[in-house]
Amino acid sequence: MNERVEKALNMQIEKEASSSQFYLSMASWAEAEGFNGTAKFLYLHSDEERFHMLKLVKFVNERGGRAIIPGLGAPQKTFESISNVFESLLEHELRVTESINNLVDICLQEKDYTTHNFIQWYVSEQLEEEALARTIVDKIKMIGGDKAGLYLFDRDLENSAIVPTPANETQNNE
Ligand code: OFO
Repeated sequence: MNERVEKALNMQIEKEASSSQFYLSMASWAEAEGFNGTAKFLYLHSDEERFHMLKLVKFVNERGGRAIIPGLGAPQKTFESISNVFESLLEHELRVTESINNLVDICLQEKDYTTHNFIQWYVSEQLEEEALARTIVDKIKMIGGDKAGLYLFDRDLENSAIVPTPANETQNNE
């Protein structure tokens, strides 16, 4: 496997792993604060990121490269508010998108069209994740500081279809 592509893929593995940890930390905070719907959403999102990481690990190893499982720093433990959680999540996703785009660039520069093809799955996944995060941030902005509104938002998040794509469903689309 092309060395530069392998290095970039390993960096992406690290990003997906730390996204998973970051969302897990958000989920745990939300659960402890009594926002069970938000916690459920974030636990699922954390699983989803782990799946993104695993998909990369397998791809690198299957193509003759060597996937490196990274050590991770402790994620942020506390958050100011639910709004702060989802704004951080959106910011984080924007950084992930940047990194995926960078990966696409490297694949093209190195003429690695197989990896380029593989990475397209992440490109469309990022589109969905960014859109979802933006929808949620907009909803929270509309609610403002209204406690009843926040309660309903949390309940809706628990029951609604606004959940990350379950990993097994994504797996079937491979
Ligand atoms: Fe949400 O980031 Fe993975 O790809």
